[in-house]
Amino acid sequence: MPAFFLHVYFVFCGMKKTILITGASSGIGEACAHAFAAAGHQIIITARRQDLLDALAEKLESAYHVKILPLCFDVSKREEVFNCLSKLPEAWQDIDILINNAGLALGRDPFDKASIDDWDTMMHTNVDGLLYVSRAVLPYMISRKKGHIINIGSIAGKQVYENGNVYCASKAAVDSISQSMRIDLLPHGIKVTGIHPGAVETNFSLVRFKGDAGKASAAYQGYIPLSAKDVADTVFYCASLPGHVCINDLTITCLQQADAIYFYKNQG
Ligand code: NDP
Ligand code: 8X3
Repeated sequence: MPAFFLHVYFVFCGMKKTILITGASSGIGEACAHAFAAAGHQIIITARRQDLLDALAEKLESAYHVKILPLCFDVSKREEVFNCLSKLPEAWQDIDILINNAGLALGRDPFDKASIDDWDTMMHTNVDGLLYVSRAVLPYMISRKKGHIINIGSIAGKQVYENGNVYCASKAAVDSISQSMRIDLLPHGIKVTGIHPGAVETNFSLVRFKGDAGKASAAYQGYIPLSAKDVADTVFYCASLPGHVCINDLTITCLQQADAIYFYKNQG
């Protein structure tokens, strides 16, 4: 159905949802924004880069005729998160789905040589950021006794690999936090899903290797990695199930990746 008619249909049937996506300026978050906007939902897109958010908002609004609210903040800054999210305009407060996606890896060095500043940034972003955003959004969900929190972990949180140390630990924490949220939020009717992708070709490796394009592209050579859209389609599927069904935990890899370490790469 064309986007405009889908939008009118959703508004008419009261099926239009409000989605909040962190890390929507790039990669998996941006692809999630496209997937949910294409289905007629209104979306709060967040990240640190205002210019990218504004450009994405314009693109989504004109392509899908949906409302988009871009909010620029750093998830690792507790005050910024609560300032931005605790006083959302009324039309944006009924958040149905929170996608905690903002995150990064920095460096791939042995434990004894890795940068401690990089460790701090990863833990503050991947762990603290997810905690702050979740706590800031939860009151909106709790007051309506419904909601769905989707946390983007990683296969690196399920199995540690060489020189992955603190990135792996931060994603293991996301896995643990997802499990604990699922228990504690049961009385409030809130679903919690942990999605743990293997290698996805995005800006992730460029960020990890601090702009070294050679190292970044080498990370995806010899196999067909997941695309951001593959993960976004999976997120969308998890979010589209009937109210009483919750996918708790889902690990997704491309065909040529078996676990966090083992890849079957093309020869030559
Ligand atoms: P990208 O680098 O393409 O996107 C990362 C997003 O996170 C950007 O939008 C970035 O926006 C945002 N972000 C980073 N730090 C902050 C911050 N402090 N505050 C707010 N936003 C922030 O990578 P991906 O799309 O691949 O990564 C998305 C998530 O998926 C991450 O959590 C990552 O760990 C996870 N993941 C990625 C995999 C992969 O192979 N690509 C595999 C498994 C999991 P901005 O810079 O504008 O703030
Ligand atoms: C990103 C996937 O394998 O680079 O979380 O850690 S990996």
